[in-house]
Amino acid sequence: MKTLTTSALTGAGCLLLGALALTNCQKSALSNDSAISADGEAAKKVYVAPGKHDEYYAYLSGGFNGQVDVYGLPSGRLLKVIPVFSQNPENGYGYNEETKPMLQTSFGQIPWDDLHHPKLSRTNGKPDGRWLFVNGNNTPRIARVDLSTFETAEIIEIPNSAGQHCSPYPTDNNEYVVAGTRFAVPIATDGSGIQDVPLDTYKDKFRASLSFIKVNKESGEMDIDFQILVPGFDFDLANGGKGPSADWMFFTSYNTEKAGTLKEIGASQNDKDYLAAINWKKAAEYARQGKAREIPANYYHNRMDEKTHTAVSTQMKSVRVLLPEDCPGMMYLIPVPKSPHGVDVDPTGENIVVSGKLAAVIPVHSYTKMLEAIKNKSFDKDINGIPVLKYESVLAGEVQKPGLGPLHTEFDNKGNAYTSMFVSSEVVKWNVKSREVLDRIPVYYSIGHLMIPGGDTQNPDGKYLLAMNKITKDRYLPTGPELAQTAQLIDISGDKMKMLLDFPTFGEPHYAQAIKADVVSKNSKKFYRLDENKHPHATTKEADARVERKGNQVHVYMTAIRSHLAPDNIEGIQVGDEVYFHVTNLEQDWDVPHGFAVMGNQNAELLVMPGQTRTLKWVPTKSGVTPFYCTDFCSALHQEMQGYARVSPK
Ligand code: CUK
Ligand code: CUA
Repeated sequence: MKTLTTSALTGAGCLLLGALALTNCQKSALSNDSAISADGEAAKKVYVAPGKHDEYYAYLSGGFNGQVDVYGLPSGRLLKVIPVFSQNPENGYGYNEETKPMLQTSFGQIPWDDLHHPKLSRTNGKPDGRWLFVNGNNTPRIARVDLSTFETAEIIEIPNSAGQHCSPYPTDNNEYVVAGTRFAVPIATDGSGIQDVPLDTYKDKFRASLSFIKVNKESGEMDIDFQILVPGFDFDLANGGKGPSADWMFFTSYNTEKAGTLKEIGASQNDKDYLAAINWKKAAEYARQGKAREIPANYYHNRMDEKTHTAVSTQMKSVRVLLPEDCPGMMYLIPVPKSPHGVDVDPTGENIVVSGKLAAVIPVHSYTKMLEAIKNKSFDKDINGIPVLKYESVLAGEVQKPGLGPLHTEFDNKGNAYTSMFVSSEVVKWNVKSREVLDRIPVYYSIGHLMIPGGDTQNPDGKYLLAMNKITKDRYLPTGPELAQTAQLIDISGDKMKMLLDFPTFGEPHYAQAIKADVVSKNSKKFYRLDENKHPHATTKEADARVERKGNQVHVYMTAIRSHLAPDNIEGIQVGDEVYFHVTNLEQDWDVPHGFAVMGNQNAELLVMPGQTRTLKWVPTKSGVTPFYCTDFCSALHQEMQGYARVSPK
């Protein structure tokens, strides 16, 4: 390891560890170059021959690109980019009339977000390959991606929230997807949203919200069941219990030393922060029993209608809230080293691992001991009515000298844990029972999350680990001031970890999920059925293609099939008209989309899937003859899929 500088390790992504200087440990951690098996053996392990399929789908969050990027593992080949919170000119998502409502929020249509955490839906604690839940960090939202189409099916805005980081964590049977706010904010109880109050009223007025979102078993549709409003906390990350602890959800919180003035925010003076343990079954019971107060709230629920393939945006008017002080036995606080980041529960559901970014040890808390401590009322004190358990009474033990800057932990199928070390740029393997460090491998550089397929569930695979690194530096050819973030695939099947592969990623992957390919591929849709197309502007026969004027609106009912568009010569449009091209793709075959673009159009293009209808709005600003054409090379006569629109002055 040669040229790594302090600046390489500071100011990365979501973590403000800039204050930490590079230490000597850094060097020793990185000197272990022998762990990289850049040899034929590694190449063989990641080589997927032409025409062969990968073993896993991996869904990497795109971070600040607002997308989910799908890769095959072990090859690291990019399979698809799924736009979720961000407009995508490539396929018109967020530009066409059908998908624009997906981006509706109480702030207006927001064309971007910061997407951190993908989580697969589960059945009995096992990823079932049906949906992928993701969070929008900036304008608080949770989305559901349908894995039969790899398209965003639903986005729900989260009211009473700011910095929706602590999400979306599903319970073992998708009873709930849980979403927590990062910033406590002054929440108005009259539906007016976040209040305008003096910033030094933090102590009295600011509350963080933890949202419990119900998921419909058949349709996957989401609905906020209730929120818990917690005073004086900032939540960071969460994870659900499993098996015996499946009724609990654990959240890390920080900045708990806030004494009421802003000056103290960000100062990590306390020796300890807290892990919040919430019994969600009990919370749901309290909500059912009428303990939840309904307060006005203004947020949007957007979902793709399955028949019309058009997003329907509904403004919601209220939300039910629970206050921990009204609900004894629902919430407890467990001390953890200061400034915690990730919390991860091992496959048995017994061990709760908390990573403190600034901590010298990794504490492992015991679920059994937690229950005992609660039963024996082994409380230290309470904070705003929430009991604080004694650190020692819940602690199973600590991993000593793990490395620097522990962030996230995942598990294999042999009782081992793997923790990412941001500051010392390494993955550290340790045994969950003995808490002994077994192995370490350097990663390049400054790892954030790591991911083992199933490594956050009851059934992890023990083959691969994916490291997602914040800083790339000298790993790839220089590409100007910015380099793509890097993912690194590590073989964890043996005693020693082995580096297999580097591959560049999009945006900034925070977390990822992976699943055996066949679980998803067997349900993958090949095309939409034309006879099921209930879009109000669908044209399912070419003979019905036409142009209709309604006032200053011009509706073009267009069909696309290899190799022509109908109608292809359109007259009668005037400058300033609102022209809607409703393009129906008549193909009934896999992988034959048609594109549609108009010169001078303000709204990107359309990419219309077989059997689907998509609408492009165009307001012509100039008179003249305007060509349009199919953008996707669809057949030998693709260049012939074109036409003209004549625009006359008003
Ligand atoms: S976070 Cu980015 S490395 Cu948003 Cu889960 Cu930890
Ligand atoms: Cu249709 Cu090219």
